[in-house]
Amino acid sequence: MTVTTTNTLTTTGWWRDSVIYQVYVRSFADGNGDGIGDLPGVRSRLRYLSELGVDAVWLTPFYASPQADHGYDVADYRAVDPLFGTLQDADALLRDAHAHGLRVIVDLVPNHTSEAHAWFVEALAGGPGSAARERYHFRPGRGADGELPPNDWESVFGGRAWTRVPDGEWYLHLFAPEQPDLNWEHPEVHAEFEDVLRFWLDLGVDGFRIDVAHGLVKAEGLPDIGGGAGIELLGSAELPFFDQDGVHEIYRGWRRILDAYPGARMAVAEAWTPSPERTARYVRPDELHQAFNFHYLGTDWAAPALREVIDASLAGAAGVGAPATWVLSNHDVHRHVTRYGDGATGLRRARAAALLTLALPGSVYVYQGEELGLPEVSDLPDEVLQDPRWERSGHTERGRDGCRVPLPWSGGRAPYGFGAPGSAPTWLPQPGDWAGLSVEAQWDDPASTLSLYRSALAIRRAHPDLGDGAELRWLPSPEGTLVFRRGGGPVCAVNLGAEPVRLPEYGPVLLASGELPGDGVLPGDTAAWYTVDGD
Ligand code: TEU
Ligand code: CA
Repeated sequence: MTVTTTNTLTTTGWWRDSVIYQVYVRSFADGNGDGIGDLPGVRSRLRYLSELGVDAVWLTPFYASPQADHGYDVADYRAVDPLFGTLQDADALLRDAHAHGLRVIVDLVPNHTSEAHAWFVEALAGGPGSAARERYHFRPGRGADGELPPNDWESVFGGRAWTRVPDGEWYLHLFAPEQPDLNWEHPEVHAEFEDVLRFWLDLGVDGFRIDVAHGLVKAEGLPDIGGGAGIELLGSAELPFFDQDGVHEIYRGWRRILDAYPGARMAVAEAWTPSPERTARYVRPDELHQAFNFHYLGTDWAAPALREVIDASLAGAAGVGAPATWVLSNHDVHRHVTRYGDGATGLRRARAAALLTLALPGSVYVYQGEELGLPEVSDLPDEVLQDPRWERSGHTERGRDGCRVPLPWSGGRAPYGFGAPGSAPTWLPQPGDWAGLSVEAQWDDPASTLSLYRSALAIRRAHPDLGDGAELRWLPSPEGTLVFRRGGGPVCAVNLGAEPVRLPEYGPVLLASGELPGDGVLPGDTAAWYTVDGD
């Protein structure tokens, strides 16, 4: 793995050990009082982000879009949706963020467009055999009258991955029908996205988060998966539409574009793959800079499993000279406070997980609200649910709205400062008991989760051995615990069991996720950072 000795210009970049905060724009802060977060809202909260101590923000899609999948259905890649503001707002946000010392990453959605994109409108009008259809995956159906879809692929959101148009042809959509998949065999598709990259790079963005980076290339001939295999295999098996070798050539081209710009521009792959080794292929030296670590996100709160995924992730990244990355939550998964257990247990573990994660080598992604210890909102009323998954699963899966509830900033009741007083109701209702979780309620409370994150981020930033700094070395420790040291720097100890354990007295406690009784005792579901005596 990378150690301090490789600290040269060729291998370093701000992204190697940055903490990147994911802003889900629709739910972060509402600048104009319509109940939906927007770019001016983000701009008004930059001071919060810089005082929190993160290095960069990733903004989820704010481009012109019918919002069938909340912006992941892009109609115009160079325009800002009026819902979120204007191009001037995006420009002002970039400048202000930079003035606050924050880098900005924007989302790029290359696997599919919106059905409202000019290309798809043209393809529908052009009819079978038209050149415009070749930018997408249009096919005749099977069966006597073409009444059966061209193959057996299923949509990630449920149901078949094909929709038939009135002239009888079918088009492929791995996600919602409003998100037709682009044909990445087509040179115009390549040229267009290279130009879109340049458009945002010229405006000054520091990087891109590549949506569904594993999906662009489909296996030759669009073969059946067979055996009724479905969507439960996503990310765990080889599939003809995911993680195909052909995607890497695309990222090599994009890397050349990024490298041609001054100021260390980067890209992070949203790639769901079967293993850390497969993920590492996206971050080879001539490809993208980072990939999300969904293997870490998907691991249960258990010491052996976490140790294994940490080792595999470090080895995978080191094998290609890339930084490891770590993530616990995002806008697509249940919040980890709730994933890790009920009520107080979940929060206790989430706080410990924060110290574990922020002590690991590499770069960390923080999903908005995790610094407040927000839980998943599991009891949203059926009628407010908006995730396409809810409809497409025939109301069997509630989808991802519960992790997308607008943030509580201040005050005793909804909208908790998300918008100005008198604003329209938030697009998803906030729970009635979130007053104590607001930024305002937590900021000055040293025991709050927000204070824990602020302290951890400050220590991490100040300590040269943390972040991308020094090598991780596991120290001997009791069953159910994880203890490691970063080079000659701090020790991080995590007790994943329920019972307290006694550890060697490493030295003074730098920070702990819960109260420590002293005498080297680490209570259950608790993590602590120690400075080591005698160095
Ligand atoms: O997600 C891609 C993806 O495969 C999953 O995260 C998927 O959305 C989830 O398992 C479904 O429940 C990306 C975006 O992060 C997601 O928000 C978009 O919906 C999706 O792409 C389509 O653009
Ligand atoms: Ca708004």
